[in-house]
Amino acid sequence: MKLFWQPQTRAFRMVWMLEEAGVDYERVPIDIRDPAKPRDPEFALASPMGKVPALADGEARFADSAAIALYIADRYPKAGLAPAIDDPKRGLYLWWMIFTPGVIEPAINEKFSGGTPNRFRSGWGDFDLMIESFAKGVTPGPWLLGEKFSAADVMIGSSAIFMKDFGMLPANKAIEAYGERCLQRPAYQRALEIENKGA
Ligand SMILES: N[C@@H](CCC(=O)N[C@@H](CS)C(=O)NCC(=O)O)C(=O)O
Repeated sequence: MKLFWQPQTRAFRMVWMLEEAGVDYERVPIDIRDPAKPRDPEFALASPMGKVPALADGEARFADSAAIALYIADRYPKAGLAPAIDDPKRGLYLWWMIFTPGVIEPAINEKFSGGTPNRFRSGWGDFDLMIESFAKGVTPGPWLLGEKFSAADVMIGSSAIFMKDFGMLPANKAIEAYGERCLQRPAYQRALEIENKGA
C-alpha cells in the first residue's frame, strides 16, 4: 500500500491513521508545490485533482483523507477503528467521518477568507454552529463514540489540533481537552516523528 504524502499537509492525518491501524505501508513523497518534479505515475491515477493524501492499494487508487480513513478502517477491521456495518454507532461514525471535509473546512474557509455566512443556505451552517456541534460531539468524551477511539477521532482530532495550532479555535474547553487527548495517543506521536523527519 502506498500513501502519497507531503509533510505539513492534510496527508499527516493519514500517517496518523495508518499508525493507529498498525499496517505496513510505504510513504511516497509528492512535492505538491512543484508540479514539474517527476512524480510516481500512480499518483495521477489516484488523485485526479493532484492533491495529497492519496492511496494506492493494488488496483484501488483514490484520494481524500476521509475516503482513505474510511477505507483503512474497513479494510483492517482487527484494528477496531470503525463500528461494524450493523452496529448502531455506525451512522454517527459516518457523520463524523465527513464532518471535517463537509463542515469544518468549509466553515473555516468562509470565516477566515471573509465570506458572508448564511447558516440556513450553507450545507456547513456557519463557523459558530460548527464549533457548537463539534463541542457537543466531544462531550463527555473521551472520544466521539464514547469510550472507544475510532477513525472519526483521527479526522476530527486532527482538525481540533490544526485549529488550535493556527489560532483558529475560539476558547473552548471541551475541544481543547479533546485535542490534548488526541495529542497523547502513541500513534499520533509516531506520526509526528515521521512528519518531523520530513520527506
Ligand atoms: N479534501 C481533501 C483535501 C486535500 C488537499 O487539499 N490537499 C492539499 C494539501 S493540504 C493539496 O494537495 N494541495 C495541492 C494542490 O491543490 O495542488 C483531503 O482531505 O484529503
